[in-house]
Amino acid sequence: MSQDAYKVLCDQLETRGVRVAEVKSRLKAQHIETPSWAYSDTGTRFGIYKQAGAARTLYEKIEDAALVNRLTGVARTMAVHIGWDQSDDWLGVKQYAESQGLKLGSVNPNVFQGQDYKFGAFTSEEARVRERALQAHFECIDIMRTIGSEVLSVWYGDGTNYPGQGDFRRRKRHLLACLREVYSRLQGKETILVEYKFFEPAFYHTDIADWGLAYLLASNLGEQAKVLVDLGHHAHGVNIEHIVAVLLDEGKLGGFHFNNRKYADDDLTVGSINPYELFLIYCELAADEVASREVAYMVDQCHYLKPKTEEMIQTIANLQSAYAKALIVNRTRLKEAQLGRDLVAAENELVRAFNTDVQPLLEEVREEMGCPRDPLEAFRKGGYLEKAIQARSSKTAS
Ligand code: AFD
Ligand code: MN
Ligand code: MN
Repeated sequence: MSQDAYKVLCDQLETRGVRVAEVKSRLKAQHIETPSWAYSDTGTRFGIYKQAGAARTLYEKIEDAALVNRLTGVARTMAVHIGWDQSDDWLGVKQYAESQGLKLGSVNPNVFQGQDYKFGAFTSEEARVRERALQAHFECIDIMRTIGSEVLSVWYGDGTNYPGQGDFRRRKRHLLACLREVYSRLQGKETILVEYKFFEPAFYHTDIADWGLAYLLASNLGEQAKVLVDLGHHAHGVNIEHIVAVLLDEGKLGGFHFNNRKYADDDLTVGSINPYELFLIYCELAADEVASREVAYMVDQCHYLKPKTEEMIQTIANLQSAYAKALIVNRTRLKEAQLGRDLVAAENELVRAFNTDVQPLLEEVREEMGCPRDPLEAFRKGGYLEKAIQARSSKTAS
């Protein structure tokens, strides 16, 4: 049945002028990084919610991330978060990950938890606090070199809760001075991705609140500083695909933190609330293969209600589906319609791709990559969760 559906789809796409072989090769080259923090017990600011079988250690997080990679074929790296992930043997951690067929990816400093950071990290009026945050970044750069990572991914909760609490310009200068200090330590292709977020934990202003501020800071730093777009970090109604296009055009789109939100930074499964927005974002990326190859595609979600690994498999499948749909847009016809101001034809070129069932194509790609055609079914049939619950039921993690 699925082979027939695949043949029908290929014929349909060929008649639309889509080169199926090229689409498949780009889907096989897709690379999604999953975050260590999605595999362990997390929650919201109202509480941590435990799941049987959740990863308790960095090694167990690697096990789960490696399983997602084996089942999907594209989740080749795992991001680490320094503070939440600790080790006195990062080389050993790197080697263990590689023994599982996984590489460690971006390194995320945590300078938003801890009493010292109550009034900010790089924007703090206390030089001692700024210095502590700098040391945390330098430790992350050392870890990057030990694990072979070239991405320092930074997000700061810095901001204020009341008018008058802070001086915006003095804070900006502290922030830029510290970022310059970090940037000066980077070598070779090492890159710093500056992430923005319009509010939370600060509720009156956030020092890096939007893409413009992140772009300003990254531009002040230099070539190896770019902007990280976290989908859940925008005010309602913001056109994220437009931001993505502008940053891509400027060579400043460093990466994504994929998730979805109904209200704010909900860290829900990407594409679960607004799949069309995700498709439109991928349309900008699919339109420029060379530029979009340099971008870091990372998930940033906290899985605490759905089973964690199942949600990650769903997440990867949603990202593959959005990319596949974006790749089958006929851009020649789209441009003709745009130049001809044929709005309906231009829109329909996108809508037709979005409404195409690309699952038969994705199943074929997975099989050709040596992965299960349906990774979620394979996960469930493989009894992985039951085995994890069994193995991780002991009181102390090894
Ligand atoms: C929180 C922040 C931000 C950051 C992530 C990991 O909102 O998205 O990237 O934690 O540090 O979700
Ligand atoms: Mn994020
Ligand atoms: Mn977030």
